[in-house]
Amino acid sequence: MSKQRIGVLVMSYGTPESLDQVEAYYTHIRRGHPPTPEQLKDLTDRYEAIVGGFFPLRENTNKQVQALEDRLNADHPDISFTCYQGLKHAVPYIEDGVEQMVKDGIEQAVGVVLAPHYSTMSVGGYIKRAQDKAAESGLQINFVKSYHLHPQLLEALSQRITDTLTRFGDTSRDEVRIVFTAHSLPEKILEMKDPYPEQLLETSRAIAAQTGISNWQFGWQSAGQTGTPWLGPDILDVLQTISSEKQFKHVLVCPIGFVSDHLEVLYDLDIEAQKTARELGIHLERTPSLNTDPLYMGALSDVVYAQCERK
Ligand code: FEC
Repeated sequence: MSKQRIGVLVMSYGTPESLDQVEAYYTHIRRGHPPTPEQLKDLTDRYEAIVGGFFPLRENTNKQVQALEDRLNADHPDISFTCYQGLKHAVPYIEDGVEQMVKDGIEQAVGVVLAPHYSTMSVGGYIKRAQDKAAESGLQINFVKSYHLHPQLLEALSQRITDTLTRFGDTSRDEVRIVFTAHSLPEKILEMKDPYPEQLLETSRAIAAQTGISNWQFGWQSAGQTGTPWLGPDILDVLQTISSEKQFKHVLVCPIGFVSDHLEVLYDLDIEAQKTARELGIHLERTPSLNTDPLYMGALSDVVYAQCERK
């Protein structure tokens, strides 16, 4: 008897492939509105600052998608899983991934986003695009909405906190302020009772409990400049407050809202937040990104499989 076939649409943000694609990418993020020359220069400069215009998200997403496919097939030898990439702002777009599954004769599929926390504006947006395309093509697809408390995800993040704390040498744990961060979103999501802020706090509390840390807080990062308020406090303001009011000189940032090395981590934290920290005399460290950590792949494999079992 032939094995059951499942297609897995693995969705991620997407990144340009070269500096001359930055404008088209940015225009897509801005829903078809091209950036001003100043905005384009600002973004291009940030990509240039991360090792000379390198786009690590592309390779990292390729590796994560392959690692997940390998993991799913190893965990469930009775099923044949094929992973397809679907990117939000670059090719192959989410719709391309769905189309490819249909072309390959996939009849049953699961969609998952490489971001653990659900917001209508982020994961909800990915799911809507995939669902619309799947409905058009007659493909049956279930979605993983969030996995922010999966034990293997919490274990992977907790291990990173424990390991990175050693970089503070003899400084006692109580003197290191832990700041969990995630991508900010426009404040209007609060009126929509969006689960995103609470899910992020749930992940933070669970990691704090697991690692036995009490000296922590949550901060937002990477807010857009749209002229409307975004969720705060921003990490740069958090560093100011930590330094002036709390008098901490050691900070460990753990970007729980991201799973890969990319611009928002390598620029916004490693360059911009590091600069502010240096000016304030703060020793700042960051936990390494999950990338293809087997614990993270295990968590993804689990939540994808749970959506297959539902049927
Ligand atoms: O490395 C790279 O090339 C891409 C890194 C990258 C990731 C990422 C993740 C998230 N974003 C989220 C929300 C928004 C909203 C806007 C927005 C704008 C940008 C811009 C760049 C960018 N984002 Fe992003 N985001 C990344 C990069 N993001 C570049 C445009 C310039 C700028 O503001 O810096 C505002 C536009 C809009 O209204 O749509 C909102 C969220 C995530 C985390 C979840 C996910 O991965 O999807 C939420 C990685």
